[in-house]
Amino acid sequence: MSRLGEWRRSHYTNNVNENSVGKDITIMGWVHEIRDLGGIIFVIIRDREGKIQVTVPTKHVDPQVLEDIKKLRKESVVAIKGNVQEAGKAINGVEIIPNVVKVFNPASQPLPMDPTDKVKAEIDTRLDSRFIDLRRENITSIFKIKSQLLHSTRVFFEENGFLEINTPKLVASATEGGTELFPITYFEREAFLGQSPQLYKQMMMSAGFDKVYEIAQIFRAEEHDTLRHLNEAISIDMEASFLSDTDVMDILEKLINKVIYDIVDKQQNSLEILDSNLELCGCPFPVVTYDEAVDIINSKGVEMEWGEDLSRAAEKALGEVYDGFYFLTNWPSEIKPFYVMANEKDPTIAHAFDLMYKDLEISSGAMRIHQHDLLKEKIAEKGLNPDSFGGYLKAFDYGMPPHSGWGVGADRLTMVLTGVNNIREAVLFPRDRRRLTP
Ligand code: AMO
Repeated sequence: MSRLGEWRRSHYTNNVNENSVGKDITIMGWVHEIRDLGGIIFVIIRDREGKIQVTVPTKHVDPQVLEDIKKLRKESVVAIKGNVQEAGKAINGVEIIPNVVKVFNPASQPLPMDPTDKVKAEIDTRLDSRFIDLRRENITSIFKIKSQLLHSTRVFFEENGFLEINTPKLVASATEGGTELFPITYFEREAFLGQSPQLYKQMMMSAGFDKVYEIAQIFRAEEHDTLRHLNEAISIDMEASFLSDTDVMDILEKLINKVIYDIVDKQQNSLEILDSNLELCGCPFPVVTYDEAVDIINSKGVEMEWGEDLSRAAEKALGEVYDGFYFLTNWPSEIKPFYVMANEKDPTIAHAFDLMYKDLEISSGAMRIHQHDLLKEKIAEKGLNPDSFGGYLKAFDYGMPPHSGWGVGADRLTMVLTGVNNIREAVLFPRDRRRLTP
């Protein structure tokens, strides 16, 4: 027996349709709208899956029901038991004539923001009352798509023989460059929030796990305030032994295509609500070398020297030419992290790639150095202290296979899949330079 007594939901609102006509059902949700026309009162109830009309002919219902209905306030949480009737003009062509109304939790008035979308609010106001903002169907849709992305990713990795791992987020050293770390106090020592599972996923190759993946938070002390950076993001990371950079690029391309296929297949309703025209192409992603990219960028009037990282203007110039996903390969070794393997013939070029979508970087990956002494040398060359990488370096001295991997920004990929242009829209409770609450 539930602690809610006889109250048990029989249907989500979207499951009430012509097949339910004549049935007694129980729905639970939020009071979305109340329209009192005197002889008849319409109450729209909303749940995660949609809305339904409750119709109260004031002269023909139980006086207790009428009294309860009259006391309802917008956004209160209620349960309604009633009989389903046909109603041509209502949502799904049906309405509920209530027999019993229960208020679980009345909402105070006025509301901090309008959840019906009639009054438009700025993103900061919305994020301040995010729990209400998230009640809106277009906002919920973003997270249904993100949930599908994460689910499909797990299914993909499981089907392809990967083991899911969990690595520490309280760490002793930087991996992606020293300036973007959040220092924390770890008892009497200095520690940091993890920027990437990079070192740990590589150590799992030495552990013989062969193919691993992790979906977890990464922390970046990025100073800049942009539409595509957050200080806490979700990274989908993978690492695999005995594979090269081109092999893991294939895996990444297959994953992205599966995710899009599943979203188009299973989240059509959310895509429609978001007015997104996400389509499965299923085609190979173009591969553009860094050299070619530099030429394209310069030809677009954006100055860029060989060896520089892409500026925002450079990304935009490339995004004008490539209208979807594409790989950027053959990066200069100089601007890639210490763990990236250089080309044997020309060490100025790295076996590293990015996956881009138009002007947005979605993923970085590479073949890694698996030789202990070379790795130690590269750590020192980047101005880092090899001694603080002791535990990591040790794993390279006792049997480390060649290996490759990548990390995908899940929030950025969600932007692409949903068509939102601010990364904050793709995160429940975003953390940026100015925001630490709610
Ligand atoms: P990188 O630093 O490029 O690579 O990060 C991988 C991907 O994570 C996303 N990302 C971010 N998203 C939002 N806000 C941020 N501040 C942010 N920083 C990164 C991006 C990016 O492409 N260890 C390597 C991966 C690897 O080689 O396996 C790494 O972390 O989408």
